[in-house]
Amino acid sequence: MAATQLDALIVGAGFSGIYQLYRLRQLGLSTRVVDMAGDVGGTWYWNRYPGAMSDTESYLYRFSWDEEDLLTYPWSRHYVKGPQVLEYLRHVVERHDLRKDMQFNTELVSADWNGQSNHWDVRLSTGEVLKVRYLITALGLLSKANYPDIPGASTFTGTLCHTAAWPEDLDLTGKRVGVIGCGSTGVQVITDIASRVKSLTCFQRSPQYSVPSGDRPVEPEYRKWVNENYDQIFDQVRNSIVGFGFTESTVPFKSVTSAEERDAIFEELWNKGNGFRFFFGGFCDLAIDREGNEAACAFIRKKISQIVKDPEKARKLSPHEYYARRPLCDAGYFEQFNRPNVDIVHLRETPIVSIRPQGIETTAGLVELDVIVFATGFDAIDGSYNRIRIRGRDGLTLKEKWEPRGPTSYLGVAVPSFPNLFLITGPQGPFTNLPPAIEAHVDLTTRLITHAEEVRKAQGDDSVGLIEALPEAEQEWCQRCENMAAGTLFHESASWIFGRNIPGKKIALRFYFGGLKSFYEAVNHVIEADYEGFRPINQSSPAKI
Ligand code: NA7
Repeated sequence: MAATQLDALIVGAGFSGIYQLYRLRQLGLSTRVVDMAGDVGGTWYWNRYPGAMSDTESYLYRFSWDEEDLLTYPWSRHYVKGPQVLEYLRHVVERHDLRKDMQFNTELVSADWNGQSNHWDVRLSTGEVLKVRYLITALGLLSKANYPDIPGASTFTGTLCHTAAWPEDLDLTGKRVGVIGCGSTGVQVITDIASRVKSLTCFQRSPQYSVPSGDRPVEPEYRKWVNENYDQIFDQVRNSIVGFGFTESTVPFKSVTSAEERDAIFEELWNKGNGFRFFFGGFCDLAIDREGNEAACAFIRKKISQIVKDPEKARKLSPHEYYARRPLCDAGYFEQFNRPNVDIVHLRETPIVSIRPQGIETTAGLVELDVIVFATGFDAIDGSYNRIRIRGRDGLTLKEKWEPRGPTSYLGVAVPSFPNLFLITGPQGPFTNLPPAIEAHVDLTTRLITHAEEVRKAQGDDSVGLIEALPEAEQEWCQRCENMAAGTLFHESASWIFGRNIPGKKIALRFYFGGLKSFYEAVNHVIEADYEGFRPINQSSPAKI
């Protein structure tokens, strides 16, 4: 079969792929998006579990670049639920007529850099072969589900599912349900289903610090305020650290010396809601100041003991590690444990022995179940890349390149020896609210491609105009990421942020913790300094090393 020639291929039809297609269309490039899913949505296509919700304020969990749409698109609550996010993304795709360049139920099988023609040779699961100049991965941070290896799982006679592959027709009403895992996802599922299932048993390995989300209906006055202030709102987001729409605190914990005053700050944050606001909105150093972090922990533990009436359940639900995972919030998680049909099993005290045909057996005995839900998270970031073969200029695949030291990049978007490959939210990109981080990456990628096209066209030579990060730039960026993360307690938590949630996975820094403002500054510097850190664009790519 003859290869189809395209300027660009984008892999993934979530927030990243949609916006990247929109931008490349503006450049007049022939571009196609492929996605293994049946429709647009990315992470929201797959994660259709009950209670799925973004925990960013609704007015910020969207694209900033279509002003008319920002002003007119309806949202009725402070947080958007999964189905509404999907609806929104479909709406954007229709509004900008993007669907005609999208192909679903199609996987990227392999991409090999062809140094003779300076193209990516791509194979799709449909059997089609493509030749593309630019390859853009918009795979999402969390797309490879983590299925824990629990003996006997295949013997279970009820329904067993993962939250990231939720069966559409699964009705939990009146069922005996067991949920394994209580990260962001587990907390949302548990809160949503507790009132309608016959029994709910939560199998928890690490208790979580979670604060109220503060979700409520949006008053017309509030919407009016947002609409009248969009310019300032997005300006603030791009000049913030985490991009959640609130101003991060500059107050060091120890500068507030009275315990009452500190608690009053925590109380106000608790009442306002949102996990990121709780973590970054009251004090500037909860991620590094152990005493401050412990004070926040003690405050949340006190809340748990006040909310959960049964002291034994409250004890099991109370975390004692540092508060240093992705900050969670919920719509009444701890309250659910006051229902007589909801129980908690602390797996550090009574571990799972096996899954049996009738349910889950721990060292405390068998819990009989109709449905087992794995809310066990993801093989994050590089996990998404490990299942496709992307082979660069020097013959190594991305997986092989990342194996020895963990996943690295320049600015989160480019990898040395992988010319004209762009990673949207690749490793060592900013750790923030995702839509603004995605926009930052797509804008950077578009800028780089624009530059490459200009040079190529000006010289009428396909062997130039290649964008490739230099190894020393990647090293410097890694070092910068390390410096930003140095001393943070996030290093010490066993979460997916460093890859500690997957047995055997390389433990490495997978994010840039410098925040959005600093990321934008770094990008602007690179562009102003004539694309510093990238191989000179009017030189052709070196041959295979
Ligand atoms: P997370 O945050 O990685 O949470 C996964 C949960 O599953 C967590 O509580 C894990 O416990 C638990 N887990 C994982 N493996 C096991 C085994 N084998 N046995 C028992 N419990 C297990 O994933 P989420 O989907 O909740 O959230 C991911 C991100 O999605 C979130 O941060 C948001 O950005 C959106 P552990 O804590 O490892 O002890």
